[in-house]
Amino acid sequence: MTITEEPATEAGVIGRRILRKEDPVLLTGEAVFTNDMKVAGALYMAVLRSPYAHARIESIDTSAARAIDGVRAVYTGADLADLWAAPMPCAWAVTEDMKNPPHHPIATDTVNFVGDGVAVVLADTDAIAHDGIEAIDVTYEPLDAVTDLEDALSDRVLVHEELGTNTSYTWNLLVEETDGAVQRAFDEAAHTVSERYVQQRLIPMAMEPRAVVAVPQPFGGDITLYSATQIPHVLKVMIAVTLGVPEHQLRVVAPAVGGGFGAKLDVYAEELLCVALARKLGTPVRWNETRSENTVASIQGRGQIQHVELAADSNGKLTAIRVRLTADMGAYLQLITPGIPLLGAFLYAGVYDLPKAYDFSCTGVFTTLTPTDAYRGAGRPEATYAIERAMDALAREVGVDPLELRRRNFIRAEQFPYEAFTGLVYDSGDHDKAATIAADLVDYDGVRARQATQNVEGATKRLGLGVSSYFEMCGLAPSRVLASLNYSAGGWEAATVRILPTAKVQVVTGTSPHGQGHETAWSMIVADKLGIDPADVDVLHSDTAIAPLGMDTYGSRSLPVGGVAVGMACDRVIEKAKQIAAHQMEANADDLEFVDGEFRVTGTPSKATPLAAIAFAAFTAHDLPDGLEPNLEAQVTYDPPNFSWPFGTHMCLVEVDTETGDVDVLKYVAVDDCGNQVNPLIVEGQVHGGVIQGLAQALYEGASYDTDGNLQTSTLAEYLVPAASDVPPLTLGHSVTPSPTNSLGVKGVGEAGTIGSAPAVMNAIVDALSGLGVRDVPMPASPNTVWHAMASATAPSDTATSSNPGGTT
Ligand code: MCN
Repeated sequence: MTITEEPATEAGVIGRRILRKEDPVLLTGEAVFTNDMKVAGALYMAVLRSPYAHARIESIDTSAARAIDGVRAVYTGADLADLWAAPMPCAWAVTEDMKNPPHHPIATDTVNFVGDGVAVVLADTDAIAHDGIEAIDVTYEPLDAVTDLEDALSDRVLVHEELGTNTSYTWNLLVEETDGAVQRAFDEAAHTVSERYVQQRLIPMAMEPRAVVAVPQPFGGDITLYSATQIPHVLKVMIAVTLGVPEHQLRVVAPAVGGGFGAKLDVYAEELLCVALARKLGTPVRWNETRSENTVASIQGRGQIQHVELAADSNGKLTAIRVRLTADMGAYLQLITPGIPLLGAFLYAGVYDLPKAYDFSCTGVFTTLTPTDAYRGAGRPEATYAIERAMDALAREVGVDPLELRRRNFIRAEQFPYEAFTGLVYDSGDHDKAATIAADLVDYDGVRARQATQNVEGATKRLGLGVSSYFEMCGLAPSRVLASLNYSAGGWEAATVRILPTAKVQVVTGTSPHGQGHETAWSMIVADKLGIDPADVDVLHSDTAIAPLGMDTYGSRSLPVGGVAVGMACDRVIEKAKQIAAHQMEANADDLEFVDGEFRVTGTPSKATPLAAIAFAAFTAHDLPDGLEPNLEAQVTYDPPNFSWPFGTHMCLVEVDTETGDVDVLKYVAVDDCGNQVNPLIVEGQVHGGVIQGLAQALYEGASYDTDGNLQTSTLAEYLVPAASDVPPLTLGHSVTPSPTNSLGVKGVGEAGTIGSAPAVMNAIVDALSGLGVRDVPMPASPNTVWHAMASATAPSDTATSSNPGGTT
């Protein structure tokens, strides 16, 4: 991709490719991350972590650690028990009887995963704190680990004995036109497929691991928490509840944050520990996560076994879908762990026109592994994977081309807004168009013709073409709908637009960017609305003292909720400014229009007053209309009427070496539709990052555990994050189908690439090998895995019914 910036002189700012304001400080190393904060007198915290996945703590001897010069304090779980007003929070009780064992920042009796905190050391330096934890002597009584999901379901070994079961909850979504519609559809179907897929656990791996600095004020009890978090606002509320800190005395700041990908959408033990200990001791306390610590002590993503069944008529038109999920919660429920599968529950019919015959059920299960939670896409990549892989299986079963099968089932453009079988309304879409653009970019027919000549018996390089069409459900709102899912937070977002006396603009947003470029995008929205240069806009965020209202950044919500709120606040400011302009120009406000940054009398453009003059007049307040307050400022809290529904089609072309199992991605095409694009350069960056993360799940990444629950991929030497050189050429296309539900016509894009990509890659690999009888390859499709899939394949493609050997967790 060539990075180009269009000239600043063009009319209209929204839609231009403007370089990100955020980047100069990042590229020059000037950005201040949490661990860069200089705080005098801070004590460094290190956490001793359990080497066992499951064990009873028999004794902890801290005397040697205490004796180390420079160690200031050592605490076990028992020492700190009085500091917790409530257990660590889980904000999503998906069912009334969901089992949620109490979880405190430091374990007391039992450890339940490798990495569970057992004791903390506070010392003068980070190195001494780590020497301190090395010197602590813990005696454990090892208990059996349970690492396999199906084994966990059997309750053979209980993770939390007191619960009497490993099942946290079972959540159902049965939608039927008439009783028994699903079963009837399966009984009467001309074609059915029944597939089993494994979503391996993934380690989010943001460039910056987590870091925390808690600074108490010398008098009065105020405390400031700096944290590498995506959610300063939510975190503030949760800390107030968990530690009993008066909320008005707590300030949370997310300084520069080096990526999060969902893993920093959480309330972590170390945040609570630093705040609690800083308050207890009256001294700043800081902690910085090591990379290896990050792999066990920060949440992991995915971790599901999916059974998906499709029923279809003789044309391959879907008549019913049945889904049975088992979701790995890990050892405890973190902030939204149990809700992740629910975020996918509405998307197992993908982009297809399904009658009311849908049966979804998910069981959340405890294991003795690191807790899972949101990872880019959170539930939606998993759902898309299942339906898009199963659609390929159905295409084989029906005997039609996979793209043709999709076209037969797409919700058609003229059906939007489309009320889905779930009752949710998809705002807008044109799946056929996105698929057609993708097919052109990949040269679909040409590739199919090449396959016919290349994939012959004995060929050692087989071509595969994979298709994945997706719907994404983001901008999680309205709050009322979130309530119906038992989610504890709202879906609104706040924005303030303040025109300063010199006509420069300050925006205060409740979103909390950590790589997404909100400063640039929000500046563009304001510049477009007010007719000014984006450089004249400053965007303030991620500090609860400056931006007290907010719901933060996750779920690709920031633009469709927070950015829209910014635009609405601009509209309100313009309305107020218009009254002042009308007063000054002795005109009727209804006769004024706001064009190119000035108020004009409609039809007489020579009679105009620039916004800058109105801003100064509003500031001096010498001559305002009666009853109008001075200054130009508006605050909006926006709760959208609907989710936003981006969509697209991805296609992947691979060549598989049948002798080595090596997969070479020759071409990757992503066609995404996120409505109107505020900044296409940022959109492309988001799609690039997202696609690569999905591709990484398909080909490279996977948290691998031994049967004792030890993470075998705890360093970057074993956990294969693709480097730039591993990334294939990406061809991006897009269509623009504006959302009718918000004033900017936008939809989110931050997760779209991750949602669309993994099934496109895996469908391509299976397509390449289907002539050898391969029906499935588990992720990640390493050469070894692909080779084994070929070796165990038996049936030639044209005689096989679909089946799927699945994989292991
Ligand atoms: N955008 C746009 N036009 C659109 C849609 C989006 O110009 N029609 C721009 C927005 O203005 C914003 C960016 O694209 O600058 C992403 O917007 P949005 O889709 O609203 O997503 P969020 O800002 O809410 O970001 C969250 C999303 C998630 S959930 C994960 S996970 C993720 C992601 O964004 N993690 C990221 N992208 C990431 N990018 C980086 N660099 N680092 C992460 O950790």
